[in-house]
Amino acid sequence: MAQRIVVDPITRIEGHLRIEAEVDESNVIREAYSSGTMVRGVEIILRGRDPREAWAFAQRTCGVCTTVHSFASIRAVEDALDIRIPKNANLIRNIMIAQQFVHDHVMHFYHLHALDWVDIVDALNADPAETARIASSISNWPHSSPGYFSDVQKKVKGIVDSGQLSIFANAYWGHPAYKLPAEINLLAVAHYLEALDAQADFVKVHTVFGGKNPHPNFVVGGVPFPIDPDSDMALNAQTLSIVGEAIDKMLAFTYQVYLPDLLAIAPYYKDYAALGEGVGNFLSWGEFPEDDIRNPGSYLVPRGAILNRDLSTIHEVDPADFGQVKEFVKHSWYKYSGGEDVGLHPWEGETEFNYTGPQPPYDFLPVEERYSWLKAPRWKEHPMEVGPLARVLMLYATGNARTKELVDKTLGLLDAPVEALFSTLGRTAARAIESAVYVDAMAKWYKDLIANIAAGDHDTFNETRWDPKTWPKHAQGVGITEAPRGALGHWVVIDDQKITNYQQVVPTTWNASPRDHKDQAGAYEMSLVGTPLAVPDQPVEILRTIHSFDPCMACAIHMVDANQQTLGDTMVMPSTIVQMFSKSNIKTAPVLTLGDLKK
Ligand code: NFE
Ligand code: MG
Repeated sequence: MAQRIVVDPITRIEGHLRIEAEVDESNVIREAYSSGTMVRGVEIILRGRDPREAWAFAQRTCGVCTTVHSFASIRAVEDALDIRIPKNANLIRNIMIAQQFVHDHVMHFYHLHALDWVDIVDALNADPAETARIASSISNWPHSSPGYFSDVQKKVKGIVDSGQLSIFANAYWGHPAYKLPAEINLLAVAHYLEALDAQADFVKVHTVFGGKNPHPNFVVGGVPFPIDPDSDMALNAQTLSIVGEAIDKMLAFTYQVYLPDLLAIAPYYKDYAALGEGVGNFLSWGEFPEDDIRNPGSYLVPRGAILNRDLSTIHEVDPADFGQVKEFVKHSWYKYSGGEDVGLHPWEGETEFNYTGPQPPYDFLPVEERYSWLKAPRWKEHPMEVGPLARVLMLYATGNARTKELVDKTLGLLDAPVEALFSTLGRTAARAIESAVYVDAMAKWYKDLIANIAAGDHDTFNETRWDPKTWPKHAQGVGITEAPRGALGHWVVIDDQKITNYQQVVPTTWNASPRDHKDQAGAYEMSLVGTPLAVPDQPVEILRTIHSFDPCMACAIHMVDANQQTLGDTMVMPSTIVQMFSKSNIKTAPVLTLGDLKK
């Protein structure tokens, strides 16, 4: 009997995501639906504001990718007002953006995604001496003695014996889909814990360049601090060396822990090299300009689109072209003045809520109608996947040497063809592979920065357009970046020195999008089709593939409901609730609403 499985909320992500999957008699997913279930209002908050302060509001879209919306925002305003930034500022921005990638990917791999593959409880069955032997055979990382892993095991035992699994609660421990030997489970748990500390080291890059993290400081026109080797109040040799040490730690962790762990775990999950493909189309805005954002040809990560898996043709993309990026709302809880079948380019985008869904608790979303707070962005009307896999494909297709080396090594280990990249495993591997490319680049930009400062260039800020009197009466700009989860763009329209429209088209909006005006599914929705579930009421397979995209719903919906009144009943569910429904026998798990939380 066909049935529909609902996973709501998907945990170990940022924000509120609901997946509904139609499963056939053989427990294979035939259709899937992705819904963003909470709405917030940054695009609306920004209207009427000074464009120079937009970054500080846009940044609050999300606390995970804590820099990316600021970069998109200041670049949009710089594009609108035709501002170029100094060389030092470009290098510092590149280092900060790359830091965000590596930090975010390490956190995702160990703290958000690993537990889909690693059975924490089974680590108790491991022989620490054998774990030590495996660890030393794959890496020079120093924490690799039997005593070290034995201590980690004791720590895990303490947690399990306490009966309170805390951060390790609510997973399907013991599920037959977990395939790792106990020794590798123990290795991964040890690195889960080490990765917590590593983040504290990595983040120093942002605390030096941005004053703090999350949410560092920014400025339109450059970076918000002077360089002066003789001053304690400026970026100087001492503060720069903190950045250098952090980059060294990121290099070591990426090459000695993250990549070896990926390669140690992946061979046990080869079936996921043939599962979880999305739409087969990939989009990258590109990132890391050599000198000037206006010159996409100089980017480390190329700008472009790949259609139908065809790596031989990189299509040119232009975020300023009204015919390319459009957002559709036929299946989304928004209203467009021109009707539900039109798509709007972000410069003419509209943000008007139109909730037509059921009041919870309910069984299923009306997926034939509107069912998500996410719009459906499309490139030339194609659904696109964005993110690590899109970027790695772009780097691979254009011959980036480090990418080719690591992709070929991974495929060789799995004895898999290049098509295996279009998969859950490919997406997860891409995140580690691109991290290696970016830490290498960070080390180079750091050297370039020091050399440039040493040569006497201390310039960090272009003030020519700071005075609004120098601005045109009307201006519009687009700021692009690559965020950890994929292509990110902010489009700003400025009239009489104030923002009159602001639209964010965000990585997770692309990937988690609902169906569009042509009923084409988004990447999450497509990626689940064809996946068999071993135990349908413990759908770890759904989590694996959805987590491989690293969802961030706060970014995707990018709004906060200021009054929480009309939306008070739309689904805030603080614990994992997996509801399994058969159409004839509907069980409904208890659902907490915002109203309950306020009591
Ligand atoms: Ni909230 Fe975000 C990233 C952005 S994802 S994490 O990466 O932009 O949609
Ligand atoms: Mg938007």
